[in-house]
Amino acid sequence: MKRQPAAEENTDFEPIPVETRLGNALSQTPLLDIHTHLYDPAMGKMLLWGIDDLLVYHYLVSEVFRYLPVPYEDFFALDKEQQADFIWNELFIQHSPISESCRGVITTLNMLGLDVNKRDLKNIRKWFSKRTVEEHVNDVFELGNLRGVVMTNSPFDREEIQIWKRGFKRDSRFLAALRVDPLLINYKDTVPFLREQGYDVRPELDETTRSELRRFLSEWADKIDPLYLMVSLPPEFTYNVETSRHRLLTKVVLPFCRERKMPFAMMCGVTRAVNPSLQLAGDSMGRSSIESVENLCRTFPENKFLVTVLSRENQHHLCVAARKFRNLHPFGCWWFNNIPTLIDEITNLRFELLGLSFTPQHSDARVLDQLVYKWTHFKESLILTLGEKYSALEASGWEISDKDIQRDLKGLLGGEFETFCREESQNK
Ligand code: FIX
Ligand code: ZN
Repeated sequence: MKRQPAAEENTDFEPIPVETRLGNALSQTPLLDIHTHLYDPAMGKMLLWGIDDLLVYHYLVSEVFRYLPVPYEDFFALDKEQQADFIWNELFIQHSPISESCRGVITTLNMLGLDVNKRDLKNIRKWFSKRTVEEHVNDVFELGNLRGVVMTNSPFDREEIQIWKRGFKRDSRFLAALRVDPLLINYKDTVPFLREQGYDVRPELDETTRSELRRFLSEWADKIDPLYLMVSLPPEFTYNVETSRHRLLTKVVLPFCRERKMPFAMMCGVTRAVNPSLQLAGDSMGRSSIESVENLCRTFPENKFLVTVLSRENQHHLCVAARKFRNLHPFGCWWFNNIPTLIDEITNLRFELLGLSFTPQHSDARVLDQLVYKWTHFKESLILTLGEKYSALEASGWEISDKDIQRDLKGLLGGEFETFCREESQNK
């Protein structure tokens, strides 16, 4: 029998647009959030959640001072609920909440099932007051379709140290990452703290000090079982200078990561406290040296580097660097990049230069509920960016099956990261 032309075969049914298929596949792909500031619920009040924590998020604190003519110290002298009242009134009632962080609160409340149109903060508080942390964690994980989140665990935080030392039954959805900023940013001032914790270290990096610092990292890694070691770095960080940071990096941190086969995560480009009066909201950013990232990747081929950058201007170079070094895994649209305009741009850059070999997003959530909006908004963007790439391929004659979509999403939403963590660096 004569074969009918394909177009006629399909007269009864319209092909499902690739964006729709992508949306369906997304809702069936549980994701791993590779960097947050959330904590295992067993760590008690370290895990922030609920409406007041949502409202006093430092992203919103910076925004409220655009309108609020009160001195910073007067605002910070208020208790959490009073600060939240101010923010609600100024950013949600007196103005339309169109910024990304404001819209995030609305998306979150709406998806949790609250009627945001009532604009009734009292009622919202009442709703949250009836919830338990356990049910809230479960609901948020379900709404965000999350299978796990990576915490940021600091062995320099006294409250956190106590909790780990006491011990607790871990929730397997909350994975650890070992954060060592004080060690690499401010080593000399950290020496007394480390000595107090029982490590025989000195400001000079003599042999005993180096081995004691390795012992410090080892003991913490044994205790918390981190996926990676991490630091945030100022824009002026460069690899090629003879500083104590350089020696710490090359003689302590990188050998430790190699020994444990653990990636070293560098979050590049943060300038802390440009406006100290704003407290946690007072950090800014600058352009980093991707040349230094390249130098590190080349000089330490047996180390694996997870890198995110805060400056938009660094994003293109970071993609090019990742094309040169397979021991470099770019991740996330960090902080000021976590806005739809830049997520679209950065994700497109990465697709076009790296295919699918990176992790496009992490949430950086500080409040449990933020997982809902940060991932929902990111997925809106992913449907557009990846959908466009698939459509372009189909226009070139390459059909994308649902299986292809599922495989690609699995990689983007945690799978590529896990493979990178597992693999021996093959850059040797
Ligand atoms: O250094 C970091 O991990 C940053 O993400 C935070 O310090 C920052 O305050 C933040 O919350 C960004 O989203
Ligand atoms: Zn962070």
